[in-house]
Amino acid sequence: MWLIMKVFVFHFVVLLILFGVSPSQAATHNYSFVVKEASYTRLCSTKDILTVNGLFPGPTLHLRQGDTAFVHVHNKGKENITIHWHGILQPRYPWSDGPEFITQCPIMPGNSFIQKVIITEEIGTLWWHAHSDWSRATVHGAIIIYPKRGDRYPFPKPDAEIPIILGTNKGINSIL
Ligand SMILES: *[C@@H]1O[C@H](CO)[C@@H](O)[C@H](O)[C@H]1NC(C)=O
Ligand SMILES: *[C@@H]1O[C@H](CO)[C@@H](O)[C@H](O)[C@H]1NC(C)=O
Ligand SMILES: [Cu+2]
Repeated sequence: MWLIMKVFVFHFVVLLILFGVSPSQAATHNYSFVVKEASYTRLCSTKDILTVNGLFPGPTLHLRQGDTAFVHVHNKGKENITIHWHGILQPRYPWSDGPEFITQCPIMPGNSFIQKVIITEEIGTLWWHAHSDWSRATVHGAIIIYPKRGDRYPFPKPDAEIPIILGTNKGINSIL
């Protein structure tokens, strides 16, 4: 009994040291991206556009420096797709960076793929977008990377932050 107690206490202390004391631990985040058509109205005109989770722009990733995100992409659209993490270095792990036929095969309609996104030194607001042809016009969203927990912003901490995503002509044309 005492032995079990001792082992238990020892484990507890080890856990405390591993997870409690280290100030800037990296976190893992899981996101689900369901690529599918959804109807969208802009300037009185309604169209079916390709979206992630029915949203346009798509969902925002909120991460910290050092974190890893697993984005589970489910392609419920009609065409092949991959998602590219624009501006993320993906050191020694290009295998889910997005460019189709370069570092990964496209995700076919009806298939799923887990894209691993590794945040190392990036900080600030970047974006993700589909990397296949026209699909990037509507399949995109923001990646917001905060400093490590306990670190300061490299500028005065903002009172509020509002992501603004600007589309291109191509994007606007394909919506209208
Ligand atoms: C997140 O996704 C990874 C990769 O598929 C998996 O190993 C892990 O169990 C998932 N975590 C949660 C909490 O779902
Ligand atoms: C779609 O993806 C599959 C496998 O990833 C590939 O074999 C096929 O050539 C792709 N189709 C097009 C039109 O790119
Ligand atoms: Cu890009």
